[in-house]
Amino acid sequence: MNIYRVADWPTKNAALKVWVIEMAEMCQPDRIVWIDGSEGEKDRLVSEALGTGELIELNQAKWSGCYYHRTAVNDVARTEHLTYICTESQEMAGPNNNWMPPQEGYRKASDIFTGSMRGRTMYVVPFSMGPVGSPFSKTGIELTDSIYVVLNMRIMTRVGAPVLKKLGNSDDFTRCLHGKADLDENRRLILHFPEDNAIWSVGSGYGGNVLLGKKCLALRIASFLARKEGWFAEHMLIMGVEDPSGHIVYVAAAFPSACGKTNLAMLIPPEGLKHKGYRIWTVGDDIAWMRIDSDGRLWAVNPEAGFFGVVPGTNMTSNANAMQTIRKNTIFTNVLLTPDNDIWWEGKDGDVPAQGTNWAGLPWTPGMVDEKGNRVFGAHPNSRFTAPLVQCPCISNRVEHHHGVRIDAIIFGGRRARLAPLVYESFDWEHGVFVGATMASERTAAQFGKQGEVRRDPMAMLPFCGYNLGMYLQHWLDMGRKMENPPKIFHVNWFRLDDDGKFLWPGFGENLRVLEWIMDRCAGAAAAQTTPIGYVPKPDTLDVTGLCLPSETLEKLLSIDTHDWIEEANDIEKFFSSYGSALPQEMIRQLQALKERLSKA
Ligand code: GTP
Ligand code: SPV
Ligand code: MN
Repeated sequence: MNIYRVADWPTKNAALKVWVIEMAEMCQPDRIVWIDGSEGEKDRLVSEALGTGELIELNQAKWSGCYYHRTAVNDVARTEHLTYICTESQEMAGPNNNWMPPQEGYRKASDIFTGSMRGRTMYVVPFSMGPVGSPFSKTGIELTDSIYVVLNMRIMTRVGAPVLKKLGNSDDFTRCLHGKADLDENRRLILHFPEDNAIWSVGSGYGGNVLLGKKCLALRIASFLARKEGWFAEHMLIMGVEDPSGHIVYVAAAFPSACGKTNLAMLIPPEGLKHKGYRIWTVGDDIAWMRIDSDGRLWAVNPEAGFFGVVPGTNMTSNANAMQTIRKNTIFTNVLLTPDNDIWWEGKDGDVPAQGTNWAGLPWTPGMVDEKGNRVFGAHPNSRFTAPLVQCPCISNRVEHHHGVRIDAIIFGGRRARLAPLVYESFDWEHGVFVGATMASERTAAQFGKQGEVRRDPMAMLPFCGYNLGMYLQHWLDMGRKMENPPKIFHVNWFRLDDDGKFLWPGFGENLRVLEWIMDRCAGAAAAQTTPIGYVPKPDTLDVTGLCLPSETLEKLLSIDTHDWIEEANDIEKFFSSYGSALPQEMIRQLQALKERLSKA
């Protein structure tokens, strides 16, 4: 271990040193570098990555401090089929997770890790999810042989010296090991060991698989800990809506991946509502950690320090705040690169470049099709930007606040071409948990899979819940009972289609009109009609000033088709049955109650 100069390491933490040495003995890197989070360190890392081609410098006049990275073509999205929860019992992992016994997981992954860092550097990245020192926060240490991962972690989390200082001699940290190995899909595993507070990820270089603070720690491991410790780790944006009097209501919203969290979190009030003077404050766009505070209410922090957002479709109309956020100090992954080191993506403002090198590293020209006649994308549909939270023009001044923000409403939502109305409110907490548990997103003709096919995605956590979803729903019910004043729970659907397959609702900034109704409901103001599925706005309680939305369209958006809902209830029953005895009885009761209300409608 002398070659690793252990005596020079910036910590006295024995548990930490022993673990780093153990992992280094397995992976056998040539050297070990501890990340301190300084600016000088960033410059050194960037210049090294430019030298190896891991990063490409973008045109600095246009994109100051921005860099480009391409992942391997077989490595452009989270790989759910290679993602495992390794708990002692399979029952604990539940039918929602792939499962492997911990011993098997460690053995399979160590076969791939062994010697995989020869000739490489192992970086030690101390990071905090949540503000350093906040009662919400958790410390992780990620070991990785990828500079790209280090640079991303420096944006997405709080890293370096302050984290090590806060950790002190404690062994309460998540042990995160990542190695690229040979980036071979057949030797790729994303393993979680919740009972050991550990994550091993090998053979990938893509975001959600390798930025281990994000989905792996802040959702899968954290959800497991949250159940034990009595809090929530959720796939939710957090935003504040400020009314003209200066009062801010904070809401948390769970939508499945690529269903509009980043867009809603950065919403810009539409023309028609400008006169009301609302302002939006972004707290987070992907993950919320929530605790019951001494006031008996639910409080939330965003454990992340950056955005890892979908690039395609981002423009000045759809999300001007995101466009501002990504103008500098941003890493772009898998978009189109032009010969003058500019970048482009589908749905970007301005002219389409005449040529470029696309996400797959191949020459690209506009309108290109492959042998099968399919369109060749410039940017991969899941290409991403990594940018610091603080660069968002509407970032909340409470992102660094140790107690976070008080949540008054929780919103669930999915992509549903039919069925779900624009918005409805649950009758109470238990019913709200049922609404979240039965959430679903429908595939459209534009996506692979059967059109109209529904995938149930409870609370948008199906790929992220680190244990049995049945037990997770019980945890939601238990938490509700502990709160004196639990948030109200709503469901939204921006994606209802008309008979020609066009969106009935304009969406994006106009979604503020729905948030306004939600806020009014929280204040006990707006009127609603009681339906079998919950409270739905009376059409005249939604402010549609300046929208030119025909009243029949609004009626359609708010309509409940009893026949369709009876079918839905039957489908929910099938889904519930796959969870067996782990499913709380309360969910069955809620389903029966829904069926009864529908039969009387
Ligand atoms: P992850 O980062 O994968 O968790 O995704 P996300 O939930 O943050 O999704 P994002 O905000 O990046 O939006 C994904 C897609 O939804 C984009 O293509 C948007 O154009 C589209 N979208 C967002 N909001 C709306 C809306 O209100 N209406 C419609 N029709 N589309 C929307
Ligand atoms: C998601 O897929 O929900 C994301 C991107 O936010 S990733 O970090 O890759 O999981
Ligand atoms: Mn996400």
